Amino acid sequence: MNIRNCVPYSIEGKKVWIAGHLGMVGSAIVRRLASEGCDILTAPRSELDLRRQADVEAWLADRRPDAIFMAAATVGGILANETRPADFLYDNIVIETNVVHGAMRTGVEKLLLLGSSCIYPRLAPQPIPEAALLTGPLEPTNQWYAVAKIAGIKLCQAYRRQYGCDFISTMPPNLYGPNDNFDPVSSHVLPALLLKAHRAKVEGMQALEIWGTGTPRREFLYVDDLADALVHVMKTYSEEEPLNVGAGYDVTIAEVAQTIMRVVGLAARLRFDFSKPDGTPRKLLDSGRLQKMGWKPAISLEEGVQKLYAWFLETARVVP
Ligand code: GFB
Repeated sequence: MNIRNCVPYSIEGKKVWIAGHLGMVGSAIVRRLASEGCDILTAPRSELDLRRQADVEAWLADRRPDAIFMAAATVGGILANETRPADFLYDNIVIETNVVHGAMRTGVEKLLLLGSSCIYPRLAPQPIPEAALLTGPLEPTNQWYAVAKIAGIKLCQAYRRQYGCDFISTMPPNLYGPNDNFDPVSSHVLPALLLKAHRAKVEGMQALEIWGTGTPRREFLYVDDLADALVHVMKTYSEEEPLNVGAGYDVTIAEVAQTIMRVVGLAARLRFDFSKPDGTPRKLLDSGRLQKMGWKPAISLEEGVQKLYAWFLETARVVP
């Protein structure tokens, strides 16, 4: 079946729904779309629970978006993934299913779904090409989230094939930025270490605790870079294959801790908590296809951490 809308796809003057607009990714997309001349639609959770299919379909039928950025998800760091497997699997499968199916039913022109680099096999070749999907076993700590996100990719592909919907999916690496979750237990590594480093500085502590061995490598992308890439992809990409959207380089967890300490102004040693999991040893995306489409990131890790710390000091209520 022919895809209704091919590239280039214009969002100017269109009704664009950002599902998950209060989260770190969704709020960055809202910021980025401010200059695009589109009509931004949002639905707070109090108005619309995306896990309720009838409610999602009624909302879509009423608001009739032309395009959707599907950034709504139940997310968390390595420990949250391990301790809440049912939430990560159920919430994400149901949310994706409801939004994708509802978008097809109401004739949405284009939908961009957010996945994650954890969909790839634990021991995938590095950097990881999109073709590595489903070629090996997943990392056990985040298999539940990964399976749900793989289902999201497959939903987009299936609705493309059967109904001709222009639904695409993108795979970002570890993200960080404003409006992230800073809870030291359930958050991802970067906000967790930023909060811990800030507290250690305020309390004059001599050590910063990091989980695991500090040797795993991670690729970090500042969320405003991601939002810029997603708008570019929405306009210029229309293929069945998922698209990697990465920064192009990775660092060890010990290195990101050192960067955070430098930005925060904390002089301390690293103390390793070996009882906590390392997770996958490495997940660096091969973003060569995106680069060929003319996009590259603008914010380095050091700059991004500086921007985030400035935001944290100004905004976060968790500061002791
Ligand atoms: O960001 P993170 O929680 O998740 O942890 P993943 C990355 C690495 O940082 C792991 C180490 O090796 C952690 O052991 N780490 C060190 C810490 N100190 C800390 C700390 O204080 N807090 C946390 N959270 N980690 C996630 C997946 O995997 O990646 C998600 O679980 C998602 O599903 C996301 O895919 C992108 O990078 O291991």
